[in-house]
Amino acid sequence: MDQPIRIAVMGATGCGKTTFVNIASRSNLQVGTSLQSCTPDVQLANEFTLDGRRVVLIDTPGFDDTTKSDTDILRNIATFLATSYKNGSRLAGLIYMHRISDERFTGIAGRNFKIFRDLCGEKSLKNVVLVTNMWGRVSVGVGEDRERELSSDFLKPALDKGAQMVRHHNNEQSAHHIIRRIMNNHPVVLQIQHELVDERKDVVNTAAAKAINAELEEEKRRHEAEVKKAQEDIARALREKEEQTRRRIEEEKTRREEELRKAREERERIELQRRQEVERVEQEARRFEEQARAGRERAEEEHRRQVAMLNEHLAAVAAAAETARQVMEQQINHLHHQVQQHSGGSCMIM
Ligand SMILES: Nc1nc2c(ncn2[C@@H]2O[C@H](COP(=O)(O)OP(=O)(O)OP(=O)(O)O)[C@@H](O)[C@H]2O)c(=O)[nH]1
Ligand SMILES: [Mg+2]
Repeated sequence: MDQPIRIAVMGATGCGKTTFVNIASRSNLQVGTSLQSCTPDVQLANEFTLDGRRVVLIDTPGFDDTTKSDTDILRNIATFLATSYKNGSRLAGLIYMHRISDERFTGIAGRNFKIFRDLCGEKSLKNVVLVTNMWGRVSVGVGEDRERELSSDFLKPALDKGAQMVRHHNNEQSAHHIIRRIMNNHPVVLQIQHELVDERKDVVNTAAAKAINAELEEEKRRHEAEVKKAQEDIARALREKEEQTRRRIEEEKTRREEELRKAREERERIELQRRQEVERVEQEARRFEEQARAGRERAEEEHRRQVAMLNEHLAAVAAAAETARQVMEQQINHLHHQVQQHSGGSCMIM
């Protein structure tokens, strides 16, 4: 009897893998209801028939699990794939699910897809269908814009190597339409199966594990770069603060110096005014003194002149008195002489 067609469904945690598997296969695998990751291990859905072919879908735990590391998830998927390959079963293809409602494909979504690509290997990409779901959560315009961006940018390298991109509308018909896209492919050997079984590599040395490590390294590097940048920002902020403080002190110093200069100029101006005033007062005093001295000299001169006049007058009076005295003395002598002559010498005038 023919082997059933086996298709693995992969993608980030919570992207709707189990829901897709349940709808397509009418299984009842547990679907997540909270933010917690749901499917812990690889699990097989009920076998179902599509276009007369038996199909088995393989549900996988999602990367970016809330409780397990990506390395643990990879180990889980890798172990299953290696065992199946050893047992002679091949995958007809892989479905990689992505929520169109996710705003970006960078960061975690981009990292998950890189792990998936390294798990498949380039040659298997023609057996891959990239499924976008959750279209009901965005407007048609936004969804179509994102779909265009995905196909022309993030998913382009995979599409160029033969991967297909299909929308899923969360119903059985849509799920079967997607499965039909790969069910007739030649089964593939995934890169990780080749690495683990043919090359006997340990899972940690596979390309997918290296992608995880590279991503961890990159995250570490990014983290270190962020820490370094934060430190630089702090140092710069401190320098700027210091510079601001220095400038403020400088401005304060300049302001104080300016105030001091103005105060000094004001003091000098007042001092100059005071000296001019003193000089003016001294000049005034000298002028008064000069006037007083001239007045005094004039008064003395007048005094001397008057004394001289007085002396002259007194001398004239004295001379006149002397003259008068001499005249009187002559008159007396004359009279005396006359008396002597008349009395012959016996008559006395009493
Ligand atoms: N609107 C909408 N919701 C969906 C769709 N597919 C899944 N969901 C919801 O998304 C949530 C997660 O779905 P799951 O199928 O458990 O996702 P998963 O990828 O299996 O998650 P893990 O097992 O944790 O990796 C559930 O609440 C689903 O009902 C879809 O196409 N449209
Ligand atoms: Mg699940």
